[in-house]
This record gives sequence, C-alpha cells and structure tokens, in this order.
Amino acid sequence: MPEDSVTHINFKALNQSAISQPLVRHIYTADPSAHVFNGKIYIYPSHDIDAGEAFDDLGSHFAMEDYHVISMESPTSPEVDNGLALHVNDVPWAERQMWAPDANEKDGKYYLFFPAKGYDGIFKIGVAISESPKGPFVPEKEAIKGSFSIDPAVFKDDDGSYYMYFGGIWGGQLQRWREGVYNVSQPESPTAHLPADDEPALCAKVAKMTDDLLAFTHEPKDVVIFDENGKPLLNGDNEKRFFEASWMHKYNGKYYFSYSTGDTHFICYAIGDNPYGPFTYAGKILEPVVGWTSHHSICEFQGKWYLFYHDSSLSEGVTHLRNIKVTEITYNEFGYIQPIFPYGITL
Ligand code: FUB
Repeated sequence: MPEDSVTHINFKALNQSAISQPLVRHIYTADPSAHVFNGKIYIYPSHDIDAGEAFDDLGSHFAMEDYHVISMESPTSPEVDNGLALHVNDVPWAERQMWAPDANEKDGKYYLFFPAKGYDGIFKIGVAISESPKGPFVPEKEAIKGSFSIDPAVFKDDDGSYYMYFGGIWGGQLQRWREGVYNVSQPESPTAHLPADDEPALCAKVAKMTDDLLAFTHEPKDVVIFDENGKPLLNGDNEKRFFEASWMHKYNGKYYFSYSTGDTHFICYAIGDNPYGPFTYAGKILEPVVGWTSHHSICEFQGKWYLFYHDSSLSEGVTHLRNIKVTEITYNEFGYIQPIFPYGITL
C-alpha cells in the first residue's frame, strides 16, 4: 500500500544532490505543462493544496481547486506567478479535483484544457479561453462532448492540426470506460475493470480537435504502444505501460509520446511516425522522484530541449504537495533520449 509521506529520506542531503531545485516555492505546484508562446516560457501546472482529504488509491487527496500560470523568460530566470487563472467555482459543470491541465494557442487566443470531476463524480475535460497566455480564462459552460478521464495534453502539429492526448487509470477512471460508457460497479476500487496482466494494457486516448479547439472531430482512438517485438504492451508490463500523464512532442520529424507508468513511477516514451501511432516503446526518460506521482512535459526553448517535471522535495515527501522543476534533456545520434537520474543518491 503506498503512503502519503516519505519518511526514510534525508531531505537536506537529497536537496543538495538533486539535479534541479523547485521553480516555485510560495505555493505547491505539480504536473507542469510547458509551452513557449511569444518567445517566453509559460507553465500550466496543477496548484496543490492540503484540503484535508485522506490518502487513497483513487487520489482523493489531490483535491485541487484552481490554476495559476507560471511564466519565465528562460529556464534559468526567476519565475512569475500570474495569479488566479481559473477556479473550480467558476466552471458550471465541475465540482472538484482540478487535476493536470495543459494549454495551447490558436490565432492569438489561449485555450486552457483541464480535467475535473463533475457533480456525478465522473472526470471530464473542459476548456477555458483567454486573450492572454497568463489568463484569467473563461470556461465553456459544458465539458468537451465525448471527453472522459484526466490529464489532457494538446499538441499542435506542423500542419496546424491540434490533437488532444488524455487518460489515466486507477483514480483517473480510464478503465471504467472500456465499453464506451462509464462503468459504475465497484465504485471504491481503483483497479476494478483493468485488463488481466497477460492482456494488452489500456491505452491513452487521442482525438483531433475541431478548428475552434472546443470539440473532438472523431471518437477518441487508442494510443497503442508496441514492444520491440511488435506486440502491444501488456497490463502486466508495469514498468513500461501507460498509466497517466500523456505528452506529445515532435523531434526530427518523429512523434514522441511520453507518459507516466504510475505505480512504478517512471516517465517513459514511445516513438511513432504520425500523431495517432502506433508507437514503439523507446525507454525511460525520468527515474522515480520523491512522492508517488510523476508527471512531465517536454518543450524546446532556443534550440535546447527541457523536461519539466515535479517531485515532493519542498514538502519533504508529502505526495500531494509537490513542486515543479526543470532540467535539460539530450538525444543521442539515434534519437533516443538520455535518461535522467533526478538525485545523486538512491531513494
Ligand atoms: O495532480 C493530480 C494527478 O496526479 C494528475 O492528474 C496525475 O497525472 C498525477 O500527477
């Protein structure tokens, strides 16, 4: 059974040897989705709070209520907190748990995509719009039609098409949608409705967005990841299979789908030839961090590539009180990402 706090670590030593330090210290932040707009870095993180919810495997302790946009002139510049960007109380369809968001720009408007639970306890994904990358954002009255689960990541391809990648198992509820409708049976179980270990793993979802970025153009499709033998990853491949935290970036004409493996705590990736895949498993990007969750984004800034990620070092190991970080990533000559070891010591 995972725990909410890490108690066996010497945090002074860990923070001294860590490869990067928290970017934001005055509030807790997590799930950083980073983009470069108008030459500047904008980070769209979750805003972690301690709402007093008990820890469980459904993530009830992640009881976030709002979003703040963080901006930086460069990865090493001071961060600016641009204040309240969107609060759950202003979203008519959403009741609670404002989890990992993302944002993108089209024709001078900025779109914040976010998951939240509705009054029926079911996660959906909403959109809110602003004239500025900093917000504040004005939400649409309804969630995106046909959306479900969590962790939207919206990727703009070179031809101007936008695709949303999303989904998360356990508390993210993806396993309850296997038949196309939300399965209400065994409501407290995070693992009911998962495939058997020798069956193909559940996949993240992808859908192309409409021109106004407010809807899907088709039913979400599976983001299938094959192993090196051309077989889909299995549910039992816990160190490789998709759990949550989708991200897409393009490098040298290839599509890199990256994600968290959840209960094994890695950020992994798979490479494909088009936005829908299939993708072939390519390896680990980030070894486990302090705290249960791992979540990231990958972004190019002035010719270098950066991994934005989080850990729970600032709160000294409290899983639901996280802080965002950044580090540079590099690719080898074959296009594989050199894995990141976030601390000089073993956790
Ligand atoms: O922040 C709440 C949830 O934790 C996110 O949606 C997941 O990706 C995990 O980071």
